[in-house]
Amino acid sequence: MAGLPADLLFEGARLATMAGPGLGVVEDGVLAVRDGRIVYAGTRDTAPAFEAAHRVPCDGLWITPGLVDCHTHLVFAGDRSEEFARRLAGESYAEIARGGGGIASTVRATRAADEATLLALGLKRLDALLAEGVTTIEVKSGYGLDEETERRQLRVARALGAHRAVAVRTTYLGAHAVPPGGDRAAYLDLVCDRMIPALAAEGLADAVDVFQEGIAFSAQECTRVFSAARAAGLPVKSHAEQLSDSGGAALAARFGALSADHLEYCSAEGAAAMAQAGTVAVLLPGAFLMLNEARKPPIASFRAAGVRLAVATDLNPGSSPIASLRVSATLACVLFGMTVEEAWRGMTINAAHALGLQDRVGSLEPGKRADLAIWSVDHLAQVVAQIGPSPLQARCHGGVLA
Ligand code: DI6
Ligand code: FE
Repeated sequence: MAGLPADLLFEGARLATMAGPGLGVVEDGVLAVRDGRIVYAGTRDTAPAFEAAHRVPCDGLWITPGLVDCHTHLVFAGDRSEEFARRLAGESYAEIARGGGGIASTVRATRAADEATLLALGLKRLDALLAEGVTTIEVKSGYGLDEETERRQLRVARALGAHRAVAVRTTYLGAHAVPPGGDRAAYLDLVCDRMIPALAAEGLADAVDVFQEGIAFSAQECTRVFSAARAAGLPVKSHAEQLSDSGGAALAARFGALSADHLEYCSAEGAAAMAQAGTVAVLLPGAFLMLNEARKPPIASFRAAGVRLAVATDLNPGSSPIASLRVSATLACVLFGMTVEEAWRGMTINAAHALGLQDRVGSLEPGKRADLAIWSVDHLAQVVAQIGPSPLQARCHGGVLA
């Protein structure tokens, strides 16, 4: 009897499906792909017979869901390494920002860069992520802070997905900073009344983000941005409680945010509100490391409240110039006390939740896109326990193996 048709059949692999709680480990697993989707992922014993166009003997290699980097700012121009040196000499991140450096510095460089330049810069950073098994990324705008440059950043972000085998979600972060020399109230009008409805209509943004912080936007201002996003039918996210507790997590939760990110200063009430709303806690240990912060996100409160934990790079030129999701996971374990299992779920299924993509990616389950990372390791802990050469053997996006 002929078997079920498959385009690709991985045999003799060890799977970490991330389906259900834990890693969902399957020893001696089989994974079948047809038309870009997973049609079977499970034990060999229980697998139906497949008639496969290509069989891939895995000989004990590990297959995990392709990694999801759910928080990046990777489309930008310019370099801020000199700020790194200034911080080492004693200036704080907030002082540098108030003095016209920080985000404003990247805004100047990004405005001056044309689309081709931004694309080339973005591809270089993206390639570093792909080399470690990433198959989905989120990219935020927020380094233009004017209509033209914000759109250019979002168009370039979309274009990344046409140039590489990766899925891209775009997020409009107009409320990142008040543009240099700009008027605060007029800028918020532009963001809320013009940009958000227009970007939603143009399909250029999949979500809206804010930077709620003393050096950025207040709770009241973020409320207005969130209201405009919801009115335009876009889900929201928040850079919340990174440098102080301004109630950003609870506010984001009130708007049903997909995620609240950073959260070093998040209160127990904030964690409870996130749990209730299903808002994912996205931890960004790269920013914590590079800013040499002391206050850690309240992981124990998140666990106790049942908040999903994700990990992302926050890849940006200032606070987190780190183009490695794997190193970010390592840091989340060492600096924040996440377990290896939490780090893995945080780079896969929970990161998918943070983008609202949990029905499409993030786990090895029938019906999901065949986004896979194939690892030459003995144990999955090796992927996060070592900083250095990537143990990735191959990557598969939408059923295309590379
Ligand atoms: N993400 C951000 O958008 C800000 N901090 C963070 O973690 C600012 C990034 C920057 O310094 O450019
Ligand atoms: Fe960020």
